[in-house]
Amino acid sequence: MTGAADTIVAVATPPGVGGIGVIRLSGPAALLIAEAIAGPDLPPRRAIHRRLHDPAEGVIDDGIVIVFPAPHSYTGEDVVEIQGHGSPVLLQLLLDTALGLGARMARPGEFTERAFLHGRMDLAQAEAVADLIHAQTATAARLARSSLDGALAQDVEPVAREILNLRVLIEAEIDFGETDLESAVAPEVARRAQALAADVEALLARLRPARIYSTGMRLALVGAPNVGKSSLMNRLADAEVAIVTDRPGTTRDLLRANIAIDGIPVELIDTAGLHESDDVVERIGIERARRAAAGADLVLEVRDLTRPGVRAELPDLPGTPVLRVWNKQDLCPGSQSDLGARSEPRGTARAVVPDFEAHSDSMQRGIKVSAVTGEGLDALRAAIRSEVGVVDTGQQRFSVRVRHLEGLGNAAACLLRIHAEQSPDLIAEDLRLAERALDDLLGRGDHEELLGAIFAGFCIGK
Ligand SMILES: Nc1nc2c(ncn2[C@@H]2O[C@H](COP(=O)(O)OP(=O)(O)OP(=O)(O)O)[C@@H](O)[C@H]2O)c(=O)[nH]1
Ligand SMILES: [Mg+2]
Repeated sequence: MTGAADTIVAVATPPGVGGIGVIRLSGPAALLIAEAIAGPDLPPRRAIHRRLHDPAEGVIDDGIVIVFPAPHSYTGEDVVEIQGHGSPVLLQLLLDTALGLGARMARPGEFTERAFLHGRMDLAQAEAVADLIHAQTATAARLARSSLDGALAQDVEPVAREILNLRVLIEAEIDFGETDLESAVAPEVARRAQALAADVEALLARLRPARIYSTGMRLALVGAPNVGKSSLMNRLADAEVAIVTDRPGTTRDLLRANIAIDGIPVELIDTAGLHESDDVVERIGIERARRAAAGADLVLEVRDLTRPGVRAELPDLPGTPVLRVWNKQDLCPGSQSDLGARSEPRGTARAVVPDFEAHSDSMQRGIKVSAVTGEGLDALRAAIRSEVGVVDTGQQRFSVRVRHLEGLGNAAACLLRIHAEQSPDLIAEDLRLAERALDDLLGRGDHEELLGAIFAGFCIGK
């Protein structure tokens, strides 16, 4: 890392006008710069009211100054927070003053990067800071918060300890053993490595679905005209997002709404009804609908229970799950909502138009809902959740990044390679690699490139 001895500065509050605005300094000259702005004798860890000056130009504002001396600060360095009035102009003046006094602009995430470099948090915790700031739902925020409390490290630590135990066993033999004899400990080490690999795989299986809480999912509502796609969108969003009329072809363009389904951030996309059309505007809308379906993580194929024979020809959707939803259940009181509905197998979206027999079979498979009364909506939400692999939302403990899954996957792969017949040297090497994968995960050791990539995703001032 370059420039750890610099003093960095940034506006820590969001852009725009606000009640207060905060600029934050961190580094060896933070206190000196703050005293040049706010006057001498700033007490540690106390909010103090001062006039804020540009030494050359005079008073800029008045505000609260708080000094957090190293090492008990967010970054582990001397940190000063200056709270002025929340005017972008005043904050820029304060920022320019600090820059003129020798600070430099912080890069995105640099405060948190310094916190990590000074051992204030591990890498997964540093990432959790960004995940917490960017959380789109309360569940995502809860998961990021417990990551910030070190929940990932708690799960990884026992694995790392067992790897270390195994390394001690095998390396002691390499150092002191009779190399021409058969290894005495290899069978035990191999057995324990396999058991550990199984534990890591189980941990991975538990973590994978939690990705969705940070990435969110894109859900496209597609189907023939007038089946109730827009009505369903409005019902799921609990708002009048889309125009609904009894005229087919009401929706012409894509409409989006961001909602949460059981804590999962979901971008809902309503689309124009798919059908053959000569109207040039409609055709563009239909083309957009097809593209939205292709770009979605899950497609809801909306059908109309009162017109079961009407179905739209969906585009080819290789790899995209399609969940069939039978709408207007309120008009067909005899049929029941189906909790056990399953999506069609991937890549089979372009089915032939069914005859009546096959057709009643397909009705069995769908979920029956009413966009008007709301019945079946809970079952639909549950099906959407299970479609992305989240069964029990309470089970997830922390936010998960692809990097974490890869790290654990690499460790498991190294452990799985270990066999009793291998030479102790090879076993030791795989254990070292597994250990290295976990070190990378928590950011132990030297990872300049990795750090650059991670902290670039932060906002400036954090
Ligand atoms: N009774 C009943 N009517 C519904 C239901 N869902 C939609 N409708 C009605 O069906 C008609 C069409 O609804 P829309 O939501 O506009 O249908 P759409 O699929 O978006 O139609 P296009 O935008 O034209 O493709 C409207 O008159 C709605 O009031 C439902 O669950 N029950
Ligand atoms: Mg519509």
